Amino acid sequence: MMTTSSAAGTSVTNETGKLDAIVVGAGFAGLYMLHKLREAGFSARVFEAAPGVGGTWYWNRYPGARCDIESMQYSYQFSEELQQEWTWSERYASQPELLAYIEHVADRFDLMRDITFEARIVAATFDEAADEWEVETDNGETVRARYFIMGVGCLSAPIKPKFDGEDSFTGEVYQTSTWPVGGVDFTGKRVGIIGVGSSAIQSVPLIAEEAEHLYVYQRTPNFVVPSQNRPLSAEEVAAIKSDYKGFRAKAYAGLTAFLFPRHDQSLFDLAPDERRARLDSQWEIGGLPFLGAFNDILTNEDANREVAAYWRSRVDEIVKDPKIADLLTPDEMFACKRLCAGTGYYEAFNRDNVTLVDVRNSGIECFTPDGLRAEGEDYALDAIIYATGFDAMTGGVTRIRITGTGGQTIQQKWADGPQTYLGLTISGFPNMFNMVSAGSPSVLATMVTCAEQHGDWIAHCLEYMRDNGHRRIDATPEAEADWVAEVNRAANASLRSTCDSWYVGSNVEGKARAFAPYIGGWPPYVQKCSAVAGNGYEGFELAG
Ligand code: N01
Repeated sequence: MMTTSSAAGTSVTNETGKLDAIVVGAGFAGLYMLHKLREAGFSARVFEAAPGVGGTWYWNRYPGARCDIESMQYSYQFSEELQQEWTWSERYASQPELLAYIEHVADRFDLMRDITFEARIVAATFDEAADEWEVETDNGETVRARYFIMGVGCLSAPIKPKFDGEDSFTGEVYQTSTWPVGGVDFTGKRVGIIGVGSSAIQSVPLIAEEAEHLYVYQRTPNFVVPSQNRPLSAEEVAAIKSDYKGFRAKAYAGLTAFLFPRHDQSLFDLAPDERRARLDSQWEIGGLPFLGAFNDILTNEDANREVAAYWRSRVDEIVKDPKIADLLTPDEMFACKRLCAGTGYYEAFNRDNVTLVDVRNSGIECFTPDGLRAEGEDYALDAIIYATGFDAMTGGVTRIRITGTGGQTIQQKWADGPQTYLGLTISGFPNMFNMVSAGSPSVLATMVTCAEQHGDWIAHCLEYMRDNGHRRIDATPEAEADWVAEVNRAANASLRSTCDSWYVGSNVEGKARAFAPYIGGWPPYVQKCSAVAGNGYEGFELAG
């Protein structure tokens, strides 16, 4: 091993003086990848645009930001010691607690020394003669390595729509996904928030408590169920920790890689009053587990409609003004978009200082020096918040100028939607791996578990190549086409592919419509990945 110095820091490199792997992103995926690569004896450096670790949980510091997967499951499982020593305080962890956890992991496993912060990867080019990637940062640094591994996140490329006159606005402007460290005080201010996705849904109730007045600009309503977040009791934490491995194994065997009460029964198997009782009990459990009430909510339109009607009856119990309740009601399939988990969201619209502004017709027309104009009306504002979402699933990848063999760019390759083999690799981009992204269960499972499964698979693959003297691995076009067909088959079997959402990319102008994550289930996905590896990396061409 040699040690080289660069403007960015000091890296342990292999005997040729080069890094074995460049990893992009110091979120859950990138950090685990670094740990695994080191364990397997590879040299690696992580490049991270932020000044600290955490990825999503570094950037999304808006009020109320928290996870919608239970914290006891939204955490690493590779180290029993780590699982035992860390104690989560709430059922769903808040952003500060998640960030503290990730920082703890980085320290505990001594990861920081191989991370270069405030260095965004802007370009990566495969050198076909050397079988290496040359990667460029926005600081002008160029680094080479045999392997290029992306852990860039599925919801990491924020969208900021352009509005006429946006520079004329004299007040404060924020975006939920790049929230200032240290927070914002909205006391006594007139605040406008654009968008009503999960980010707005979590922040609206808290901003409403602080602001003089909050205007919520809604173009398309979302389904929100109560998260039923609460502190975790010492007893329930101890019960899980007494057999954390067994608990994780059960989760791993499930469709989404996380455990929740799920009834494998059609809505139509129950009499109407029993259906209501079942929905009531799942409503009390709250959040994403609400979808576990029946097994056909996302596959049978009639079942879906009945659940939507139930949801509306619960909203009517909360929202005092029926006209506002109407406005808050989506006209699409229930949970076609990602179901939102909220705390006090609908209650916020009963407050005198909160106004729901329907902008579905002429939209937000322009910003003005004093605020904005929407649907023909002027709103005086001290602050405007963009809660306008992400170029999800692919944006983190396609915002990098990536060039594979024959000069093909990732933008060309994915012009009609993401093409991958197992989500992990892209034919024509040898020695490049894409963690927890398009083509794998990613956002439909729990991201941390997916990061570990991908990290393990990639590390084993690199070991296999080292053991067999290979320098290059590339998915064959045939294997990739078969996998894309399987991703599409699974998507077409779900109602989730039928509406506009970031799952299909319809929130980004000009983006090809394609259901990006793999919705065929976690166990078949893991089995497929293991079978491919077990069969000597079937579907790949190995060379060198
Ligand atoms: O983004 P979104 P998000 N004028 O895309 C609106 C995860 N997440 O950041 O639907 C007016 O859902 C847009 O309107 P429309 C989670 O997976 C998780 O909130 O295009 N409005 C929409 O209302 C989530 O699904 C948590 O008509 C405009 C909103 O902006 C994903 O991240 C918390 C507009 C964007 O909603 C994304 O959530 C937060 C315009 N020009 C995020 N442009 C957890 O709970 C856009 N909009 C774990």
